[in-house]
Formats: sequence, structure tokens, C-alpha cells
Amino acid sequence: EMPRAWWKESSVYQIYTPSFKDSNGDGIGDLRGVIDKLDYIQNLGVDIVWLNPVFKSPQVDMGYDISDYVDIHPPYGTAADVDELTEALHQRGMKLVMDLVVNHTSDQHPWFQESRSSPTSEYRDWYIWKKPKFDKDGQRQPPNNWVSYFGGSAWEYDEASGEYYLHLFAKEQPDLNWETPAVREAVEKIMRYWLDKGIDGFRMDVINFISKDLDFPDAPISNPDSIWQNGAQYYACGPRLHEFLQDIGKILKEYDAFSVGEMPEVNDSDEILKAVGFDRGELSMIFHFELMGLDHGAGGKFTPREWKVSELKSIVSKWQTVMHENNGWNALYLENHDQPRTVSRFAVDHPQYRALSAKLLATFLGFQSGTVFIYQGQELGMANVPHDWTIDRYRDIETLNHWQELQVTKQDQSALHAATLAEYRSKSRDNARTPIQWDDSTHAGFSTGVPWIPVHEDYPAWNAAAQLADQGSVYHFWARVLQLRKQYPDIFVYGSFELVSSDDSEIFAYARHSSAGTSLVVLNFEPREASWTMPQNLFAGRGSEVVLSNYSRGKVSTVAGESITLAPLEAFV
Ligand code: TEU
Ligand code: CA
Repeated sequence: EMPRAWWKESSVYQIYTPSFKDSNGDGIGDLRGVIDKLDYIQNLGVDIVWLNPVFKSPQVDMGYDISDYVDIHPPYGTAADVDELTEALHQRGMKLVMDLVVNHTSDQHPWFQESRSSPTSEYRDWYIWKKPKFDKDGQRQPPNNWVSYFGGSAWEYDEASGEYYLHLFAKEQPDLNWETPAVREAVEKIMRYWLDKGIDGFRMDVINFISKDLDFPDAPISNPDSIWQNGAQYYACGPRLHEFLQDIGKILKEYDAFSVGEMPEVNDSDEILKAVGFDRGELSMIFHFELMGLDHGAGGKFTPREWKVSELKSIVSKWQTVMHENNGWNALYLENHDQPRTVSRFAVDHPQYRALSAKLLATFLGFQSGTVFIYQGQELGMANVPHDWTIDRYRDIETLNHWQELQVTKQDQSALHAATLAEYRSKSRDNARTPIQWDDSTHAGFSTGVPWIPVHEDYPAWNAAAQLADQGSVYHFWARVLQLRKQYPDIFVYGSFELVSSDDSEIFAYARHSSAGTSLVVLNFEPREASWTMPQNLFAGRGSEVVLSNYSRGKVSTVAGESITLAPLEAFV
């Protein structure tokens, strides 16, 4: 029997504050805006709100570069606003989860300022400093060939001391040195500060990067076009990760706190199970990235790759089965602030098919075993940026650095530039960061001022006000998904998973089994009719009913061998 837990039966709504709701007309979403929209969030049926970082930050990477872990970025509001939000959520029986970004800080954080001030500073070892290497021509080189996620070497040279510091992300995001006990104590203090204030847990940014291989070896060449290579095998799930996570787990346990770790680069389930096994004392659940890589080509994220529904089937069924059999737990997500919109990515965002697609994907995700995460706007079926977006509209450091590098290394290649812009329109992180479309008024009702990033032009047709008024909308469909999870936890939360359509077709069917009953989810990922044959008698001797459909399918024959004609992008449970 799978052990029960409140966080297994919960669903999470992720809020990217700058793009959610602007309350004072400066064009930037804020905490007051979040507080004003709590009815909207609660009525969706979620239990937990996760806020992306709202702490003091120079905003080189939208708040993932923190310069003060206890103060709030002034445009977002004040510490008192966080208190008010926490209390308002608690009054509604809901919880608040904040982002804990402790693999790195901002270079403006006083710890780094101290660390950089001198090799003899007592903070020197709080970060990762190394002497240069010299090549055969006597040229100074970084300590190794690791690439940074935002381009170039992962090492930045400091003239004053003649040493390099490590930054896996921007050079303004130096990596903390978790080998130093004082760093771990400082993190514990931050965690306790917020938990004592009453928040209910953390989402932990790139938490599997905190323990590095102390030899800092060169990475093997995986990208022949670059001198800088992905070194993940030397820092993702490194030697002391689980020791560090056990320390974190002890603190979380004291508060019965929620935890979800972000774990890119690692798809090895044995390794992941060490972090999320129920009796391991580490984390409740993690975000793996196996689905997120489906459309990333050999030349990296901004190169194309064709993917097949059969790949989706095997990845989903791997994680569903592994977690169930080994007492782990899944974090179920398709969207977040780093990923494109899924109606555009995994289905069809054309107006004719958009709502069907959003409902198909809600059905796909919402009945799997795990804790469901909905990213703001996903409940409205928001889409990727329009096809006329030029580079000046983008704000994201990853996209802009990539573009910059392309200008330097591959000049005068207009075809390449056009292809790359098309890649941004399908994969840039800014696809998820356009403002929430509240209504059909100016700036989609997001702000009375000029939004910090353009509003998507489709807002007159795709907005929250219209969807709240329409019982058949994507918003109400999602609400029904979450309601069904609450109504049938034995099946939808705790039941086992069976892939029913393991074939190569575009139809994804899965069953959930429990002593309380069985459910069957059938999804046609193609925008055309398809015929599907029920492979087994899942409901033999028992009746069945359709509890959810993105058309108006009233019933379905569940006799083995019988064929059903599925409508384009049809989904039913
Ligand atoms: O992201 C970590 C990460 O590895 C990716 O999601 C990455 O941002 C993306 O794939 C680049 O292609 C986390 C945060 O979610 C992200 O917003 C931050 O930029 C990053 O860490 C650094 O803190
Ligand atoms: Ca504002």
C-alpha cells in the first residue's frame, strides 16, 4: 500500500509574479496583484501556490540572482505583502511555497562581494575559486572547459586576484561552495527564516547541482561546434548530493514542509529515487527534464527535433511505473516559466484546435499519478508568442545571449538567423512569460501601464474573463480535472498506472487501477479522426461511465476488440 500524504493529494499553481497582475500601473506584476486574484486561483481547485523568486535581486535572470534572501524586490512589494498573502492563503485552506535558489547567488550578494574582495577573505571559500590553467602557448585559460547555461565558459576571470570563479548560469550568478559548512548553515538559516514566518515549503532551484566533483575535470566533447562543453556529469547529482539533501530533509520534516526539487540533466531513475524515496528523508518530489528534451535537437535547445507520441508514452510510463513500484512520487508538470506553452509545443495552437488541445493536455497530465503543477496561463490555454515576434521583443537572458553569440560567430547567415528566430518562437523561455490575459481591455487587463514584456496579441479571444463566463472553457475543464482527483483519490492519486496503448500510434491510452475501481484515459494527439481498438476488458463485469470529455462523448463501449472512432484531439476519461 502506498503511504498517503497531504502533498500527494494536493495540486500546485505556479505564479510568475512579474507577469501575473500589476496592481499599480508600473507595468510589472506584483504581490498585491496576486492577493487580488486569490478567488480566481482558489476556484480552479488548487491547494498550493508556488511563487517564483520575489526576493531582492538585480534581475539579471528574473530573480534567480538573489542579493538578499529575506528582503523582497521592491517592484513586487514588501515583506508585509508576503505575510498578507500567506495569511490570506491559509484562511482559504491553501498553502504557500517559495523558491529557494541556493546553488548560486547574485554577484551583488554581500557574501560574494566579500568573497571577491580578497583571496584571504573569510568568505573566499563560500564560492568556487580556482587558479587559471595555461595552454601550450602560455595563454591563460579557465580551470576547465565547462559551458555555462547562458553561453560561454562557466568560469569568470577576476583580474584583482588572478583567479576564476564558477558560474553554471550567468556570470552574475556565482555558484556557492557547498563544501564549506558555513554555506550550508547559511542556507539552513534562510529556510528556517521563511518556515518560521509561516510559509509551507520550497521549490528548490537546480538542487541537484549543489555538489560538484572536486577534481573539476574537463567535460567530454558533446558539441563539436564549441570549445565549451556540458560538464553535467561532474556536477549533476554529484558525490555529496544526498548527504546535503538529508540535512535539508531534516529541516523540512520538522515543519512538515512541502518540497519539490528541480533536477535537470539526470534521467536515471535509481539516482532520482534516492532523492524522492518515501523513507529517504530527502525531498517530497522532483522535476525531471526527460519530457522537456523531446524537441531539443543535437545542436542544443535552439535546434529542432521531431518527436513522436510513442516517445511520450515510454517516458511517462517509465516514471509512472518506477515511482509506484519504489515508493517514490512524481511532480507532474508540462509548463513552467522556463518552458514554452504546451498547446503550441505538444498539440495544435491554431484557434480551431486550441481549446481542444489544452483540454487534451490537461487530461493527459491530470490523471497521472503524482502532484499536478499548473503554470499560470496554462489553465487558459495560453499559446507561444506570435510569429511576428522579432528579437527586440525578447527579455530573457538565455535567448538574448544566444542571439548575441550567433551574431559574433555566424555573421551574414540570414537563413540561419531566420531559423533561429523560429526556434525562439517555439522554445524561448519568454513564451511563458507574456502577461496573463485577464480580459479584453487594453494590455489584456494586466496593467494600466506599459507591460515590461509585450502582451500576446490574441488576448481579445483568449482571456480569463471570457473563460470564467463560459462553462465549456479550458479554465472550467481544468477545474473539473482537479475536482475529479479530489473525488477519486484512490484511483487518480494513489492508483497504479498501466500503459494501455504501448504501440507506435498517435493514440495514448492509460489506465489507473485501485481496489476502488479502474479508470481509462484515451487521448488522440492528432488533429484528425483516428480509430482505436479497446485492447482488453478493463471494466469486465462492471459498468463504466465517461466522467470527462473534451467533446461531448456520453458513453463508450469498453469491450475488448471493439473499435472507437476518436475525433481530432479527442480526450476522455
Ligand atoms: O532553471 C534551471 C535549468 O537548468 C533550466 O530550466 C534552464 O533555465 C533552461 O533549461 C535553460 O534552457 C532554473 C530556473 O528555473 C531558471 O529560471 C533559472 O534561470 C536557472 O535555474 C538559474 O537559476
Ligand atoms: Ca506593479
